[in-house]
Amino acid sequence: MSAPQPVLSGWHPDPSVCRVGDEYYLVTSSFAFYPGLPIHRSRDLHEWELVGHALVDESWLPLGPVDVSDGIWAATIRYADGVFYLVFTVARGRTGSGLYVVTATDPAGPWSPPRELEGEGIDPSLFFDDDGRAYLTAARDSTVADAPGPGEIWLREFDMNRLELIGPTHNLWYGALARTWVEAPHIYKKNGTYHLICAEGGTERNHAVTAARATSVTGPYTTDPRSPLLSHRHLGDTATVQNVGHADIVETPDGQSWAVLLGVRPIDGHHTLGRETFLVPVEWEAAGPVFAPREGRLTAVAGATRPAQPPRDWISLRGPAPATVAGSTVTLAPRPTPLDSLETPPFLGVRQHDHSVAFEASLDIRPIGDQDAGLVALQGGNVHLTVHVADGEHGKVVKAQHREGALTTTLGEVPASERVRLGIHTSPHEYRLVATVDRVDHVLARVPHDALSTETAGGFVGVTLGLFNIGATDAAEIAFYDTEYRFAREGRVMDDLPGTDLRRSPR
Ligand code: 6LW
Repeated sequence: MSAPQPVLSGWHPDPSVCRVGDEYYLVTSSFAFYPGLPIHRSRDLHEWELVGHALVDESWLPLGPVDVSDGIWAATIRYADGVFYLVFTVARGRTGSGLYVVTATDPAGPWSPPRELEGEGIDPSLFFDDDGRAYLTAARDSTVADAPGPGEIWLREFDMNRLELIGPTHNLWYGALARTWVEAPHIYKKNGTYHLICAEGGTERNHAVTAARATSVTGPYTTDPRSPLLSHRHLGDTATVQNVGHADIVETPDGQSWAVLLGVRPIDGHHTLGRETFLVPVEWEAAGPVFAPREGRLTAVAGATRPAQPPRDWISLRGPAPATVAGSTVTLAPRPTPLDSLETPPFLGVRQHDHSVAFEASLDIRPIGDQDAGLVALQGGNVHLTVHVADGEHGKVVKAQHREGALTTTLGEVPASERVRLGIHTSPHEYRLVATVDRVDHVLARVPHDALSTETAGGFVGVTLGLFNIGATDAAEIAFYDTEYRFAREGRVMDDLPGTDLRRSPR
């Protein structure tokens, strides 16, 4: 049997989905990347099209100096009476530092500016009951002595008109598994019973879907003894998809149920693409939802079998990059801000969405002064590979470098010619940093894939392939020509990306 494939490949974790008519809308986490909260639309749950971002221009929330894996976490998308609601957390130092809500009548935007909600923790979710009342749930550190677990799911009523939490806080549940943190709550009502679905075990190998149920929305909730309802924790190191959890259930117009959830595709124990969005069938029984009925795990039949779609959005860090995109030419103004800074570096990238892709661009050496300009495979701010033009002992050179923590290692170097073509070529086990100089191809470095894995680097994102131009503010703008992002053996796809002026600053 072939391996399950993600429906949204490349880092797209913490998926949440809702249906309006015969269209589904899905949101995933964006962390410190701009624009924030990508929204995808689908008619069949398999093929997703990017329709916009919730946090862009005026609605962008200035994040300040956050780590790449902090920022905007785990939104939930819901719809009621003509309005789409998104609730999400801003994380700092890997913990929630504010819950927010935004609304829109069109999920493509514009979305309202974020409004802060009075509550703590992460992974907020909304539940609209059939009596017209709405509730917000989220996960926080346990607030009661001798709690059965370190995490606590709480609930408060949500005033949909004033976009405020009202009334008392109810502590709902501490999880089904011993001493693990419970998170990612979503409530569904079936035949008068409230089912609370959560994630436990952490977002790594022990990730799992667990559940509790109640006859009143405010509880008391009792653990669904079938928990965990879904996990790949028991499948061993050779399972092609691991870390599955953080599920959200949606019903099709003809009454079938599916869940979107996150999973990773490790190669020899290391995954580089981040946590991706998968699909799994769900059947409701009297006890609650059955995930992957009769299989008990993600399968190719249950997941999408279509080829992964290349990314459709350019992203930058913590705000708009000083960049313009016109077809396959990307122009980046210089900034003295390095890639590991907690500000907005002169960087524009796309998520790596497949193990075997090629990212390439050409640049002229002439305008390059005292600056570093080139390509980067960025895992975290201080874990990345670059192939870029820099000063050498006897003029400009193309350099391949590996940055890990405080250490920068030069892996290869070749004198530059007037125009160079730089490339990052990936395969399941390797990142190759390549350059074409005077029509001669050079492989400057071959780096094992685990150098850029989440297992090595930590954090919550996968690799983003991008362009950068780091130099004093009066250094030259650099044009990256014929920028291409493609499957390793296919034609160019970069022209498909929309021409964007990312220089517009948020107000
Ligand atoms: C997300 C939470 C999680 O909010 O990671 O470990 C956070 N689990 O559910 C960021 O993706």
